[in-house]
Amino acid sequence: MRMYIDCDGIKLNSYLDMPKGNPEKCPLGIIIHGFTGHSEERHIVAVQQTLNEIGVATLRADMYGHGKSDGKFEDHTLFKWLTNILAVVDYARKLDFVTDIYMVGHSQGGLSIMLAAAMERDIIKAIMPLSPAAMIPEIARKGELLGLKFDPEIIPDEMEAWDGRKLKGNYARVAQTIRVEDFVDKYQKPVLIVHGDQDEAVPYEVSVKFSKQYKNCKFVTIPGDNHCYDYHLELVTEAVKEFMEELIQCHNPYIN
Ligand code: FER
Repeated sequence: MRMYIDCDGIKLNSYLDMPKGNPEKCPLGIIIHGFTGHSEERHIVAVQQTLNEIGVATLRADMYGHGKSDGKFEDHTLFKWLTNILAVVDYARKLDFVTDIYMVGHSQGGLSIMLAAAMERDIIKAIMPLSPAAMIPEIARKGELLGLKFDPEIIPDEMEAWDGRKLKGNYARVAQTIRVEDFVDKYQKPVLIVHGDQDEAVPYEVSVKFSKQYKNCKFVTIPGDNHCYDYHLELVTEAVKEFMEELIQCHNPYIN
């Protein structure tokens, strides 16, 4: 089902998909796309379908300035995405069928759920950052965003993303303030990080590092794969399935 979730007057285009058999109650996985991405990308839909197959409902939401949501791409920042995710979680908590809430995010969406889950550590049962772009704050502080170099103390008013779209300097100003490590320390529930070792957009080593810092993290390498899993998407969905099935069984001893 497609609908809008309101975030302070900004409409977030979202898709709620129920698992087969329409159970009366079930867990829900929130799924967040990456920078320049949207909820209908192949790898996002694959995760949605996998969760639905194992009895988990999904809520995919296009973030500010992305997909069919309100806001201009050039005006988006990590703070806006975090506010969006908080609104999506509030929405999910009001759905009567929802038992436990989980989060999946790809790339910048992966970073965003790492940050949001730390803020909502009492609510979010586990997270799955996929190729998370967790180095963004650090490279913003170094003045290296989008492969462009700038003086981190004199932030350009505008940068160009790889697809030619403009991005305003506020993106960098916001990103520079975020200490990812503090959020990683705060979230002590189960984490699954998945990353292709030939990722051209987000270095694989970033996930190696953060998977060691998380208190309770499983790390799955996808050998030979790139940022959007063009070669082994089935290994990504298999990792998600295995991780989630174990968690669901822990919470519900009566499931087959
Ligand atoms: C960057 C590298 C990666 C960057 C963003 C990303 C804004 C995000 C990638 C994604 O979400 O797919 O330098 O700067």
